[in-house]
Amino acid sequence: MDSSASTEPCDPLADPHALARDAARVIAERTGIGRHHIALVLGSGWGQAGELVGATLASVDNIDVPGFGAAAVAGHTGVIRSVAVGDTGKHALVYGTRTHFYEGRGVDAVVHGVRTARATGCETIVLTNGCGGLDPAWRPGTLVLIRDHINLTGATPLRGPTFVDLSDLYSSRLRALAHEVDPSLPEGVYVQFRGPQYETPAEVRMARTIGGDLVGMSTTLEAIAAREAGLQILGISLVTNPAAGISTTPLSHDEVLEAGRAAAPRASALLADIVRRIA
Ligand code: 8IG
Repeated sequence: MDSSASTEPCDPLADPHALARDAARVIAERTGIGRHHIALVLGSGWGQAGELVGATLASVDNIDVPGFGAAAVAGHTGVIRSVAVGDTGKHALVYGTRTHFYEGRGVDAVVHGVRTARATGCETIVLTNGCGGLDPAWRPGTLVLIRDHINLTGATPLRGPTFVDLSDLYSSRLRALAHEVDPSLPEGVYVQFRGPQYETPAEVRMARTIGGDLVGMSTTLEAIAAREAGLQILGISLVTNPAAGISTTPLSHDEVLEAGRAAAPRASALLADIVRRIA
């Protein structure tokens, strides 16, 4: 076997936690910020939402940090920023993009940002995404707090007999805090499909039948890894489109980007306010 095979994502001998510690060391060196307190993962439609959190102190290109790939999705930026959270003295680690399971780089690549966040000192992570909505009343641009999830990827970031408890995975304390900022925020159960194709209408009906409110292609594997790492988790979805079969129009990525642009001011303000309260 060729020795370069040891860096393949599915090599059981590779240690993803060691790679995350490496990445955290490089982030500290390149940003000059020795410790971060809260991590933000900006999903589809959330690109500008980090701006109001505070001043960007430093940024690093993903490709310069061990284990991070370049951005694979249009509208995402492959940059990691270190942001001052208002005047709290705390630092946010802001990921402008994420690795999706459908990219085929393996689950460890998907959750690498989460593990790296923990290794930089973060105690809380805010996972955001753009997704399809199952409730027809949730127009494009609706923000929804994730109350719980259903992981339909068939994958897990955990290895071996690691029996992690997922009760209250999306912290009820942090959801209550978000509700202090905006009491009108609805909550929902996020269903992760593998993607990259959107669902069929029948799959959307199934998601509804099993208790889902939102359908998407991210977040659940990251939340599991975050819980394993001991992070507090807040999940916020931006409904960018009605899920397939909920409305009569076909889904398009342009629609997703447009809904994101339209909802950006509200999403940004909400995120900034929440992050300051957490910090
Ligand atoms: I943005 O309708 C976005 N991401 N699976 N289904 C799935 N992922 C999505 C959708 C959607 N919209």
